[in-house]
Amino acid sequence: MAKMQKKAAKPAKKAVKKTAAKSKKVVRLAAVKKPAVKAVAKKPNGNGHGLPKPSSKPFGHDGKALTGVRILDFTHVQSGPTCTQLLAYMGADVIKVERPGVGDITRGQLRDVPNADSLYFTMLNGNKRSITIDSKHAKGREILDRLIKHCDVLVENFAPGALDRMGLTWEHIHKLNPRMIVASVKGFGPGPYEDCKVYENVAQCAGGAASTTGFREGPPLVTGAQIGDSGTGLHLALGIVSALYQRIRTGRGQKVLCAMQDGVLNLARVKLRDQQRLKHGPLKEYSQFGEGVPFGHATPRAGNDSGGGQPGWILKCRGWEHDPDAYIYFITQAPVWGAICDLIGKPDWKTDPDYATPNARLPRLKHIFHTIEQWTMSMTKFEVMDKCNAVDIPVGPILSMKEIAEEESLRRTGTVVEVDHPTRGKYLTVGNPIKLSDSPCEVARSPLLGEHTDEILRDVLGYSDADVAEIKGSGAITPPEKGARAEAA
Ligand code: CAO
Repeated sequence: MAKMQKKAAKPAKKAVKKTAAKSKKVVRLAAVKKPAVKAVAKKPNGNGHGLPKPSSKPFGHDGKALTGVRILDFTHVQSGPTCTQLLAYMGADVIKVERPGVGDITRGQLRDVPNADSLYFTMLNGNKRSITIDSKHAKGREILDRLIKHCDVLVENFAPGALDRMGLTWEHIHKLNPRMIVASVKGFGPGPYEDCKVYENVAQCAGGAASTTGFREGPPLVTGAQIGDSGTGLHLALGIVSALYQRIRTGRGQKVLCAMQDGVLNLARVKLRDQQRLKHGPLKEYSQFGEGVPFGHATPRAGNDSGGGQPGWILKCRGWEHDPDAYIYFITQAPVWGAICDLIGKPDWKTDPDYATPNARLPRLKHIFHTIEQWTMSMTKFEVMDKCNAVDIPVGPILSMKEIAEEESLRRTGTVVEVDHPTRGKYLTVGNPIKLSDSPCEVARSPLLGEHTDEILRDVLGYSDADVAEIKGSGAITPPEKGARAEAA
């Protein structure tokens, strides 16, 4: 990273020299008074604000977006690892620090293959290197301090206070490496719950997602998408790259905090929108309006109602009696209402005042969707998809994970990737969902516990053979008792 910044500064200097070269007098002045920075600020060079010259290498052949960024990855379970895996996909060198003999607890959780790292772990830790260090061991702390000096970002999602208890306070880190960014996921931000441990579903509940998910007549529901863990990891990744960008200007690191409650609320913001709309009358796009059910004081659960202004619902397709996923999401988008009427055999609805306009349809949505369903039930979800797409009606088949795993187009784009692993064999993982045209992503398997300890000690930290031997003997990178690796519950 430091190299990259120097590179970035170069053309600016050149520009100054070029201007200066026009007059020997200016050259001398520049040499004496060193006005370089001011001159550049006033008169950006031709590339704009000191950017390097555009690369002459073909797209995809000049490194990755985050080449040169080194991450000290102290994350575990899901939220933090999601973030650092994404940064690794973008080209960062991610060094995952794990407790000797134990590692990230998920290595042993939900195991499908005996004695092999679980899919829980392997699917969240691709493209990383693993080093084992006991952070509570004196020698281990010494190695960590050295790592801090060699890394750009420390990412962690320990329980509140755990990092401080290791002695890795912000003050300590900032003193060792003022350029280091310290990024944390916590369950809650400052406030009454800041000291609480938090898992996915706690965040979904505290962030407003659960109270607004499910059917009105049923209990609150959590969603399968991990918006608390992976969602917050995504937010943190954006915070980190923003802090890296700001560091180019300021030269210093900063703290980045993402609370899972905040991350979930950010993703559920349309429900806070509806909360405020309630003051001004019923939420007409919710089917409870059409059913004549009064609204309470808070945004209700909306079942499968569409979250936007175009009413939608999940409808049965052929085979629904035995296939739990033989359904399609159907949106009665206003601009294609005429096409919908023709397709389902109700052309008279195009002109019937009870159905012709979006407002007229709102109180009748249940009946409308029931009628459309009689049509969708006569076909498979893919046939419905074909017929609707042909006339621009937005619909979405309910795809099972089996169908997604087998979907060829997702394999072709690298969104679903098969990787090989030395102890568990081949497995599927989700590749980089963000595609950059100049930063292609090759997905690599997750590391074995401590697989890269030696190479990191030597190549990154510069320890000699004798040092490494001493470190090994100290117990800082090995489990306290041989074979003490815990089989997590
Ligand atoms: N060497 C020595 N000790 C280590 C270590 C290492 N390399 N790595 C971790 N530890 C220690 C920590 O120092 C901590 O010890 P103390 O409590 O004595 O200080 C201990 O391991 C456990 O850390 P933890 O409290 O973070 O872990 P937990 O299993 O008790 O809690 C979780 C897990 C997820 C609830 C908690 O970490 C948390 O709330 N994190 C923040 C929110 C979050 O990210 N939640 C998402 C979870 S799912 O993605």
